[in-house]
Amino acid sequence: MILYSYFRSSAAYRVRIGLNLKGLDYQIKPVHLLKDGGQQHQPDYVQINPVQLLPALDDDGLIITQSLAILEYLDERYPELPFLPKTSAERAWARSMAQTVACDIHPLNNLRVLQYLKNELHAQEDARNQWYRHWVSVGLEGLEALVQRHGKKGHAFIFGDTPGMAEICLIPQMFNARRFEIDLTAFPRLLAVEEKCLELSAFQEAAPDRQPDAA
Ligand SMILES: N[C@@H](CCC(=O)N[C@@H](CS)C(=O)NCC(=O)O)C(=O)O
Repeated sequence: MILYSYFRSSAAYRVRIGLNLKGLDYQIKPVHLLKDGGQQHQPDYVQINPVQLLPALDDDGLIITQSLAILEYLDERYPELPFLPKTSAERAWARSMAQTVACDIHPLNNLRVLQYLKNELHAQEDARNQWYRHWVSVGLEGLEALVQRHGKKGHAFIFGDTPGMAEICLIPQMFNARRFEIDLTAFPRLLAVEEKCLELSAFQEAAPDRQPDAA
């Protein structure tokens, strides 16, 4: 399998964690989001993903885009160590947490949105950072409440003793929050889950600074 990735892309980071948790062999093809005007816009990559965003997975010629779709595909193809918990309610809650990150928090702070704020709306760096921190904090506040409400108490991970879809989305978002120096002290449950995840090699090896294209 080939994963089109950029070390700091949190959506690609999710898929790297997923591939590692499943113990799958894959090769990283770096796509630099800033160099050459953004290599995601170059014809070679547009052929892979016409939406011009990372990640994309090439599984023996089968191309899949969108991190959550890729993760669900991997989970269906390799059902051992499932990404979703056992009961329907828990599966729905896990998806809801993953989508809180992937659909509500992340899109507002994506590179192209930040670039639009800067280049088209002429928002200064302070204003852009304020925007970023605001939407991440609001999103994490909601996520902390969801985890408190639906997470299994007394377990290392949100739905028990193994991490899954919710953690796969949470950890890259926490990385992004730290990068933008967001105060995370109001999110004790998220911090506790993050600490447990980062003890696992699947998460460690997916980290931005461990990637072949890390700057
Ligand atoms: N919903 C998409 C989001 C993909 C996405 O926004 N990727 C970012 C990197 S994390 C990207 O490629 N940004 C390039 C750009 O904004 O031009 C997914 O989950 O895969």
